[in-house]
Amino acid sequence: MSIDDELRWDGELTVTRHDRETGTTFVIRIDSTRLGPASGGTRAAHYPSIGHALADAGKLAGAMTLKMAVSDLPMGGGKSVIALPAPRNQIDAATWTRILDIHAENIDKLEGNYWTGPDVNTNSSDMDQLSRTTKYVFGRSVGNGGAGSSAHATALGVFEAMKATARRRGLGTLDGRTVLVQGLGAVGGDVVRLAAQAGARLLVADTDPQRLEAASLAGHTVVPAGEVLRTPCDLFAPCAMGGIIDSAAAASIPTMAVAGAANNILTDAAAGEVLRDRGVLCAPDFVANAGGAFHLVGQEVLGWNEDDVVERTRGIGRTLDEVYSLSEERGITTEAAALMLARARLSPASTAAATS
Ligand code: NAD
Ligand code: PPY
Repeated sequence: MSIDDELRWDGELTVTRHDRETGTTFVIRIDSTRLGPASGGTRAAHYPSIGHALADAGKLAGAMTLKMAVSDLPMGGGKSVIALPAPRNQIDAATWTRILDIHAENIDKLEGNYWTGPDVNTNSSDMDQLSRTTKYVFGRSVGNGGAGSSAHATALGVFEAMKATARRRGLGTLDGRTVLVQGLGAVGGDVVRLAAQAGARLLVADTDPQRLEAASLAGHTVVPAGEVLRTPCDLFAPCAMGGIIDSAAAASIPTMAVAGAANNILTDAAAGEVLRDRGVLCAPDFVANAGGAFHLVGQEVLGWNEDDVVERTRGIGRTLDEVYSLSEERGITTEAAALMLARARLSPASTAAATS
C-alpha cells in the first residue's frame, strides 16, 4: 500500500494534512459530488501507514457514493480518516480536542463540498466539538441542535436487511434461527437486541471483554473473536470492521446468509462470486447499513421527522428484494446488482430525466 499507488485514485479530491505536534495525519477524500455535496463520517484509528489510511478513506468514500445513490438521497460520497499516532484509547483529552479542531479547520476549507458525521471512534459530542469551528457537520447531539447518534437507525436497517435476506434465502423468519453478530458496539448491540426480540438464537463476538460480559449476562452465547469465520450459523452479521470476507473466507464460512452493518464487508468482487457460487446470500452493505444516512441526511437536510426516518429505513428490506431479483434475473452477484442500481442513479441520463 504505497502512497503513490493510493494516490492513483478515481475520486474527485484528496486532502491531507499532518500535525507534527500530535503526530496525526488527516485525510479527507471526496469520491463524488455528482448527486450533491459529498458526505460521510469521520473515522479515527491507528493505521500501519499513511498508505493504509488513504486506502481506507478511498474505499469508505466510494461506499458512501453508492449508499447515497441507491438510497435516493441528494448527497455525494466522501469520508475522513484521522490517522492517530496511537490507538484512540491512548489519546488524552487535550490532544483529542486539538486533533478535532484541526480536522474541523480542514473541513471548513472545503466550504460545504464535504459534510462529515460520526463513524468508528467518533461520536455526537465530537461532532459538537467540530461544529465550534465548521458548520459542515451532521450528527451533533440533540441538545446542540443535531440529529444525534445514527446507530439506532443503522441497526434498524440492518435488522430489516437480515429479515429480507433470511426470507429470500429460504430460511423464513429469524424466529429460531442462529444469528452470529460480530461487533457489539453502538450498532451491533442494537442488532443483537432486535434479533433476540424476533426470536433468533444469538451468537456474539467482540474484542472488548466488558461488552462480551454484558451480552453473556443477557443470555447470548459468546464465540471467540478469532473463531467467527469458522462458527456455523444461519446468518452472519458483521458489525465490527470491513474487509472481513475475502475469497478464502467466502469459500468456507459456514453460513447461509450475510447481512451486517460494517462498510465494505467483502474485500473484492471475487469474494462475492465465491459466496454466490456456494449459495450464500449476501446483502450489499451499502444498501443494508443506510439507516444512519437516512437518520442524518433525512433529518438535517430534508426536514424529515423520526417517523419518516423509520419508514425509509424499513424500506431497506424492499430495496434488497429489488437487488436480489435483479441478481437472479441477470445471473450476477448481489453486490453487482446493487452497483447497477446505484450507477443507474449516478448516470448523467438519470440526472437529466429527474430534472426535465
Ligand atoms: P463501534 O465502534 O461502536 O463498535 C464496533 C465494535 O466492534 C466494538 O465493540 C469493537 O470492540 C468491536 N470489534 C472491533 N474489532 C473487532 C473484531 N476483530 N472482532 C470482534 N469485534 C470487534 O462502531 P459502530 O458505530 O457500532 O459501527 C459498526 C460498523 O458499522 C462500523 O464498521 C461502521 O463503519 C459501520 N456503520 C456504522 C454506522 C453508524 O450509524 N454507526 C452507519 C453505517 C455503517
Ligand atoms: C456511514 O453511513 O458509513 C457514515 O459514515 C455515516 C454518515 C452518513 C451520512 C452522512 C454522514 C455520515
